[in-house]
Amino acid sequence: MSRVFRMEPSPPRHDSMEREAVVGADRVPASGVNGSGIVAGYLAPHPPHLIYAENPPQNEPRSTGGWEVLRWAYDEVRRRVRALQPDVLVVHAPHWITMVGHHVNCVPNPRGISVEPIFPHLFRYHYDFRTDVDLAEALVERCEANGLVSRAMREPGVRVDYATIGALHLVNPAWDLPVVSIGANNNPYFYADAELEQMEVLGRATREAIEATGRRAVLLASNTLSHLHFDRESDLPEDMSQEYPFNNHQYRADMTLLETIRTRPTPALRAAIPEHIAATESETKSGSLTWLLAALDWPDTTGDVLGYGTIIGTGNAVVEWRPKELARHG
Ligand code: 2XP
Ligand code: FE2
Repeated sequence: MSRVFRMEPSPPRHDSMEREAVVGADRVPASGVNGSGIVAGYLAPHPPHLIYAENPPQNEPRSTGGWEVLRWAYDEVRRRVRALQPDVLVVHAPHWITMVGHHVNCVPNPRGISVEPIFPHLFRYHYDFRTDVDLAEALVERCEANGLVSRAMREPGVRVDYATIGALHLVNPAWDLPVVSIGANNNPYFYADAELEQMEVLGRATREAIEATGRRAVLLASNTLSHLHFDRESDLPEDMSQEYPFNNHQYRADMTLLETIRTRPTPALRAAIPEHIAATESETKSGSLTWLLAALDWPDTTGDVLGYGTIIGTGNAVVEWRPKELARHG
């Protein structure tokens, strides 16, 4: 076993990534004009191991696989998102940390290399994607109109964090959809209690911006559940004989939350999410999941749990929610 906290140099590499246009015919209707609105939301955890295990050309390290069940869940998400034919993916991620206010990436074409600081030997990913600038700017405007401190990030040199890149790759490895990326105003990491109230407002502002621009949007909450992880890893990081929950308490708390997600309409999660955070130091403390459900307006539907698995001990679930009018079984 070796320590996971280490830094390695990352030689530059410049792969070109292909993009193709998505043609929007025969789309599932949504509530808004011409099928616009939020058509689905996913809890989309980003641990770098999942991308490392897949060996996409954009990521420098090579693996022999691993974490297959979670990756199969993402295969299903990819199929569903293709079928939904959204105009845009909107992602809220916990590792673009801002101390003051809610920031929205308004750079038209972010490009660069994203590195996971704890696991640089697993994730050095070359990204190159398009931002839906009109929607991003509209979101900043709606944040301000709703009384949130907010900022348009227009500096092309800012490196996009691995939680944003991870969720976007896992949901859409072709990168053929525009993106709106929202940072985490991470006051919650500095206080004892989670402060999720602002995420209600951020969710409402997101819904309003999507409606105002007539977009058909899929939302991604880039969060792990129970978040304690081992500080050692195997010489072969993808050795699945070494992959198991950090402890039984963390696992049971994740199962309690997932049972609520599977069996109860989302308003039950207003209480269940903070309880789960208190029990596990869940990464949902950064607010992504609350933002997602608030943007969906806390629909009277259950979540569709597509997969669960541990990653270096943390608990990760891939879950879909649909708005009420598009519910599969809500
Ligand atoms: O993304 C994080 O928060 C990590 N520490 C990466 C590792 C496993 C997360 O679940
Ligand atoms: Fe994370």
